Amino acid sequence: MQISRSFKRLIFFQLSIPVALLVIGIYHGLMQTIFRAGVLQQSSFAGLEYYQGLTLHGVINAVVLTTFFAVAFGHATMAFYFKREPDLRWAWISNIMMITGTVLAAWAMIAGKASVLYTFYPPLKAHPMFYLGAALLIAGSWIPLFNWAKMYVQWKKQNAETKTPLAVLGTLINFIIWFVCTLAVAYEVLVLLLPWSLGWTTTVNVTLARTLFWFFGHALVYFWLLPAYIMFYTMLPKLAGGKLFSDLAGRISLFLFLLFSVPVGVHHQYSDPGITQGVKFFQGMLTFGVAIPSFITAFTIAASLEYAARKRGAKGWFGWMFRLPYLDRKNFMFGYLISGLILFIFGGLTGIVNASYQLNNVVHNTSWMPGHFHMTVAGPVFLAIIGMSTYMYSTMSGRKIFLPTMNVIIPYLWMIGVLIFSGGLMWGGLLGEPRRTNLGMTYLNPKHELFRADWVPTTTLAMLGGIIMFIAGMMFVVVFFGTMLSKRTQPDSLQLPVSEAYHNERRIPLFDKFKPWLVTMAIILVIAYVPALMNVNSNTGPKAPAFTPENPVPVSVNEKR
Ligand code: HAS
Repeated sequence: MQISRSFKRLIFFQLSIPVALLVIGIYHGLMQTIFRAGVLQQSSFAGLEYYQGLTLHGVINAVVLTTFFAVAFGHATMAFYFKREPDLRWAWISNIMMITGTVLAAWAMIAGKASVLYTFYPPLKAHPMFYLGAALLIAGSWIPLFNWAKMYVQWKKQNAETKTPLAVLGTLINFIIWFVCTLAVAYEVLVLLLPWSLGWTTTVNVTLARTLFWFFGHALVYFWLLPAYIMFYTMLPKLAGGKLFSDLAGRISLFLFLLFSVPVGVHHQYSDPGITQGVKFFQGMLTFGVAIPSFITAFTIAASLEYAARKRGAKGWFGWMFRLPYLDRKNFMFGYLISGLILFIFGGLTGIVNASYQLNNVVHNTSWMPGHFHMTVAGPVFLAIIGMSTYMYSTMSGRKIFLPTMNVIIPYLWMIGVLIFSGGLMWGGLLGEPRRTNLGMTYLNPKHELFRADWVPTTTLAMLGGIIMFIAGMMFVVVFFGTMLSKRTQPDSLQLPVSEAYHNERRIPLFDKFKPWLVTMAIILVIAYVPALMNVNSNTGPKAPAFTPENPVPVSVNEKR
């Protein structure tokens, strides 16, 4: 499909700005592993503090990259399936808000005034520009939903009896989840944190802020995941040379995400004393519910891949796994998506461990946790984002892929790096190794009285994995920017791979409309969160003064000294 120059430029901005920032994000990931393995036994390196680096790492990789990509991919999906561009005026306004927000937050982090990590839990306090930047980034990313909803309503009027394309359904569901969950974090930022950071209030309600954050925080992970799921369902079967085993399974799975993505945030707060066991139990059960769409996906995609491989002559029960186009340079997206799926088998299983209340007590706040989430957000999510960024850039600009052999190796190298890295972290977590801790200062310094010899192999393994991930990440940056500078060899166009369905399943109206699902979503949210907020209201305790990561004494006391 041919698209206008303005639309193309918009997408290129949204793909390339976060990829440029990724260099900083990935560098700080590597530095984390070096600090933690005790190779560096200091609180900063090259003028950047440990927690400053960890904040830059989390915010750039997990918030900026993912949000920009979700918007760019959503625009491309809507335009491709509806054969028309979204309203470009609003698309540019949204883009400018997102870029301005990113610049403000980046300034605060780089200036060392916002070392509060990507969760910005109070009582750690950041500069007002950080909160303002976060609010602008989020508000800018709301606009596309309304833009696309208008396109959908117009399309539906003319095609009432046609099934909504799965990718369109997924994009709309993802941004509805995003809109609903970010309302809570917008309240947290604008009502609790920004006035506190500006000095208009002196203390902050930590329990309320954490609960509002996690109302947003777990749905956030599915906002990261769903663009990858859209690619698994609507592209991967085609890339494998087969068909999608069931389009209906995809629809059911997406609507289940709409129901269960938000009302599960309290599973991040199993150890928070302000919330009662009843609420924790209920949201724990819903967390097992949110794993169901992923199990449906696992079996549907495995069946689709098996079908493709059998068409290529695969035999036996497991022979299909060895008959897939793993190293096809022209079909490189297959490698990015399959590597992500393989990582997600382990990422998903560790998620189920986290969700279990008793097991969570063993792993909470240990290095097990980053082990889990690097096999999810740095697994299927990151690989789908970087692979698709190169794919979209190359096809929409007509430029050929720079170093295509290197490009096809990147996802496998990254996958091996993540497996080693997360393996080290999870092993360490089971031995009690804490997350978010500069271990080189104490536990991994042989001269320190707290030295833990049993954490040497675990952190060394994580560092080895981190080095491999860093190399793969930099290779991607070279391929992406190399492609930007390479020769134009074909006409540019917006094209996405489209999988055909294996069965011609008839349209079931329930799985092609939003109203009943939105109503059910609202009911579950009320049941899950009204008691949680009532708990928070009655068990808040005294409000907290502000802290910085460097000092265990409140900022106000420091200032008086
Ligand atoms: Fe999680 C903490 C539970 C999924 C990200 N999670 C986190 C944090 C992050 C994160 C960032 O219940 C840390 C937050 C922080 O900073 O404190 N998580 C789950 C559960 C799932 C889950 C039950 N998480 C994700 C995804 C993420 C993500 C997805 C990012 C994108 N997580 C938790 C809990 C905590 C938590 C607790 C809090 C812990 C604490 O104490 O702090 C489920 O959605 C997982 C379901 C997934 C599956 C896997 C399906 C497998 C598939 C692959 C099939 C493969 C094929 C290929 C077909 C059931 C689809 C075959 C081909 C071959 C060739 C073999």
